[in-house]
Amino acid sequence: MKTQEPRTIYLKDYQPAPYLIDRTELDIRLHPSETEVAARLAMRPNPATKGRHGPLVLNGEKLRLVSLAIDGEALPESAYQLGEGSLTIAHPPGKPFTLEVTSVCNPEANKALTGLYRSGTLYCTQCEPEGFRRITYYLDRPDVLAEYRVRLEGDARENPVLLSNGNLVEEGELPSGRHYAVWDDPFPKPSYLFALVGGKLGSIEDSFTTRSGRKVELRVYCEPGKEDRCGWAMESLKRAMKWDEERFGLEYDLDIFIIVAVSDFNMGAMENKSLNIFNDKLILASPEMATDREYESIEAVIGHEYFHNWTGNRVTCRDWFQLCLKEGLTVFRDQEFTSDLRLRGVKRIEDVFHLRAQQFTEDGGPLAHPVRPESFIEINNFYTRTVYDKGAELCRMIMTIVGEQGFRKGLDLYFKRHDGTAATVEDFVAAMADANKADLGQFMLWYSQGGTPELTCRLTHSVDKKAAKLTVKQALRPTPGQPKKKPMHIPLRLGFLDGSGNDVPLTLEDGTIIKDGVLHLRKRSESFTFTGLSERPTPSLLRGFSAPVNLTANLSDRDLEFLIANDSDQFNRWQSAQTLAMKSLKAMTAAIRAGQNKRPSPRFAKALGQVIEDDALEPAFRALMLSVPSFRDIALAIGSDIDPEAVYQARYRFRESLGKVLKPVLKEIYEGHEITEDYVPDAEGTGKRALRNAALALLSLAGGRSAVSRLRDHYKRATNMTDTMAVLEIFGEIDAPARDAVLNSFYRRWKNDPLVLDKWFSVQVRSPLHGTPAFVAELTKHPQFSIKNPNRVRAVLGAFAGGNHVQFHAPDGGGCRLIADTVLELDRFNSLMAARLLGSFEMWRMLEPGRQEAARRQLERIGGAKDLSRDVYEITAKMLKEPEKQDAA
Ligand code: B3K
Ligand code: ZN
Repeated sequence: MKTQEPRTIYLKDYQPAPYLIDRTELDIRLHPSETEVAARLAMRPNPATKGRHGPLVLNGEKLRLVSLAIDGEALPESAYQLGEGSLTIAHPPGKPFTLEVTSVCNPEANKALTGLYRSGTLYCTQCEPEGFRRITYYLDRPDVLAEYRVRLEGDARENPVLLSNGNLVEEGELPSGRHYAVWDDPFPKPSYLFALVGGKLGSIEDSFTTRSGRKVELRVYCEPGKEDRCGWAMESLKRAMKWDEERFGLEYDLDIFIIVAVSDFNMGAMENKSLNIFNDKLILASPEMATDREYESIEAVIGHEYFHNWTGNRVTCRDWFQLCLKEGLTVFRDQEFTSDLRLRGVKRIEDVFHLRAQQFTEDGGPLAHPVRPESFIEINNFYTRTVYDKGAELCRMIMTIVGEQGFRKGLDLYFKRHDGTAATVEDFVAAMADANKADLGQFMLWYSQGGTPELTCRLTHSVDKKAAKLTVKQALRPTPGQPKKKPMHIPLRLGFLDGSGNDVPLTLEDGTIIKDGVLHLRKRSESFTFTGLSERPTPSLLRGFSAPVNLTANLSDRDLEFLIANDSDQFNRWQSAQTLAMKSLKAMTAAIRAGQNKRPSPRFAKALGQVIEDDALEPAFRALMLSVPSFRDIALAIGSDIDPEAVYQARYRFRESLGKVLKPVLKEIYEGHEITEDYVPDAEGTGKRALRNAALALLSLAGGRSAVSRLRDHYKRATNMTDTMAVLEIFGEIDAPARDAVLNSFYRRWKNDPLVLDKWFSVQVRSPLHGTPAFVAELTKHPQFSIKNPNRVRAVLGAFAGGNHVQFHAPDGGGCRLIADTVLELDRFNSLMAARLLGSFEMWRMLEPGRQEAARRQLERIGGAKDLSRDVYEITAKMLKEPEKQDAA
């Protein structure tokens, strides 16, 4: 690679900050291109560094320094040095002092969307992880916590709303049509939690009374005119506040909580103290324009950001290596929130489905890293599925080990010990261990070893001894930088079913009864003998997906069918169907590549049929039973030499055949589940629509005379976006002329609504039939396409690269070239988005040689480009690095 290698930062090199900031006062004059920020910082040498303080090095990027003074005295130029990204003061006082620094930044020119930037005419900020240094010179690191007082000044007509963290303490008019507002945040916070917003905004208001009786004012701001789409967000916020009090005893701590929706945002949302800023995609919803899935995401993300107030804000991270401390824990909390509000079993299946498709792919590819990485070049590259979702799985495993009450005790102790400070993963795990007198020493390996463990279980039964022996082996393959791994502490939840499908007690040889159904695995290989079993039981292993591992077990097709029909664990009923389906899908993919045709076994469809016609089961669960392993799941299971077209064909034919075999029951479901009542995006309504639309999809794939007219009819009768999108998605997979008319009618209706237009873009580019590279390239010339708007880039290029493997990896290399072109273009102004898009190459080494070569050419082209950002440099280098040898255990 041509670019000079940027600096790598290591966890082992962590040093406390030589100086601390106790109080930060900012005076900010908003101006499109010349925003002036006067900072007054109460600083002192950090006692933790024991007298060896040395120079004061402040971070600062894309700033123009105007003035600099210490304790009221301007500093001569000889006393400081401006470097690339830093301002160094050689000899600051050895005692507390006040640093005053004034600088200017240019929000309008900021297309990276970190620091202070403009979304339309709105001023807004994104500081995590290192954006604050683009607003003022500062110790921009999470272990420097200060109280903030912020005075914002702007044009009264253009920026009637002026917001920052904390409570509003003063506001007033100024000469020449300007005005100001002063916000005070008494809770010490690191700079990444700072936020400001200025502009013309509409809003809705409400309030929440905490359990100790304090009334909190709640506001949701959005683009004027869209207030009627903010109701669900507000309701979700109130549900989140109540749930955190009830489940974790955590109360909100200020008098006001604000959410602002903006349309140019690099990610989903941000938990700034009391002033959450959201991508408007995760706020605005009405039945006509948002799907059930989006309603559920809004609820979950509002919860997630709100829950950060304790897990992230009150207790923050010592350094960015500890990111999972706040993200894994907060994802775990938001998953629990959804599970408590909706259907726990269904939520678990959905989360695992997502984890396996996304995180397992990451864990098995060139970007694999431990939940707590040990080094990075650009921290923005580590806001990953591993840190977030596997991080959440680690919290879930701790809860499995110490129990739900024990987990609560551990969290209480964690807050008691660390409130108002910056903590580490060790602090969190120690609180869990200490509160429960548990040994989590070996468990810590989950934080430092990357990769997905392989668990192999073998059950043998002896009629004579009336005993069953379970042998379990664990192995962890090498991942980048980690050739050898140690065995981990894996909680394996299991159950045994007798011949009638009932659970039988788990009694070990020594008489111990495993009441919670959890075995604690700690060795590479170990076995457990269970007694009192005159017949061979059917084992239900890894119930609830008690650990993020790949499981292989000596279960026959009959065992799996038995579990589908009888398991008391909802997750394993679903998993058994997935396992059986996967077996067929692998065989079908191999057959297609060999030029043969293989049909799935009708026994599977029969087993499934019995579940989906069981009206006693929740519709949402029945819908999930109809879901087939994802493209990524199948690719991962095959492992190498993948032809995406063959995988796609196998998946298509599998579903087509399911549709044909199950036609009568699917028709019955479709016809019997129409909802005539008003739209409600709750678990029940969502589940019913999901089941009906899943039936519709399989019936459409099965074809037949009425298939297309049924689809057209569904589209015409749809009264909500969930049903509308179901039709559009299905049209992406079948070759029907009616598709154009439906897409055009959708476009005409929604062309002026950016969030809905995004759906029109992405549904087309995800289509393996129609979303060819040439078509996608054409769409990027659409007058409503903009490379500067992250949502649009994700809807077109992100959806193509991440959701259309057939065309992204088209054999002629056109798909990879298009994405590489876009990565290079994006990297000139928004490196974060560029690196994210580049990540979609992560499966390239698993492909068949021709497609691998096409991907390699583009990765090497990116690697050879001049002036790459740190973000893109780091991802490209990892993608191209030769994988670790696969010889270790
Ligand atoms: N903490 C933010 C993510 C910031 C991402 C910076 N690239 C949102 C969240 O996870 O809650
Ligand atoms: Zn988060």
